Amino acid sequence: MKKIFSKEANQVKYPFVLPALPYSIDALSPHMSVETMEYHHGKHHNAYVVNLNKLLEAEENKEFKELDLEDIIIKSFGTKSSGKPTGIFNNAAQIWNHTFFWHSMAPNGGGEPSVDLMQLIQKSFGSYKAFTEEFAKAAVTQFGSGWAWLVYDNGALKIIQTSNADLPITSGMMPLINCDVWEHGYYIDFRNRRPDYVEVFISKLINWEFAEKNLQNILK
Ligand code: MN3
Repeated sequence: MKKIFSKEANQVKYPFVLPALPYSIDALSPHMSVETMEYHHGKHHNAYVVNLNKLLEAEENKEFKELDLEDIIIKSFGTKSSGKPTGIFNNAAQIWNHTFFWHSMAPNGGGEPSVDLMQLIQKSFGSYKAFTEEFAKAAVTQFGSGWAWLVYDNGALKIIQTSNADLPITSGMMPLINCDVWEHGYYIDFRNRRPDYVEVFISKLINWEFAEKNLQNILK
């Protein structure tokens, strides 16, 4: 499987460390407050790092200890469906998801993608507006905790939802952008108003340069 994200994510091998945000902690304010970033990055994301390291210290999990993050995710995904403990998958995937999420946003984000990506969006969804509506719908209707994704799959872009820690790379789809719709991601700034959070994500935060870079890597 092609790895598109290992380097930026500082996701080399055990012991994992919390990757720094790709901008200052107040850079997304007022759309995403410093308090949200302190909790979401400093506590939630960090907890996944601490938990994964703890799990990898156990003798019974030594088969995972030498792997990089994406290989841990792929290997542990197999044990997930067999009903074995899912802690390694959940924590490893959530580290990956969150690092990808920080890069999926930028100060002065939003706006429209460049010509090439715009053409692919128009080809895949009909129009940019249709893309924003479909993405918002996926993010808002994901029941409970999870993620909305813009992915590249078989020559076209698609929008998908995943539950909890699940992510598209285990199905061979390549993500361009994700949006965290776990309640911890928006409750401080938006309370229960997930649709408002998603609207701000799309119009003010989405990092099209990151999406374009991911697409270039995928098509290489
Ligand atoms: Mn989160």
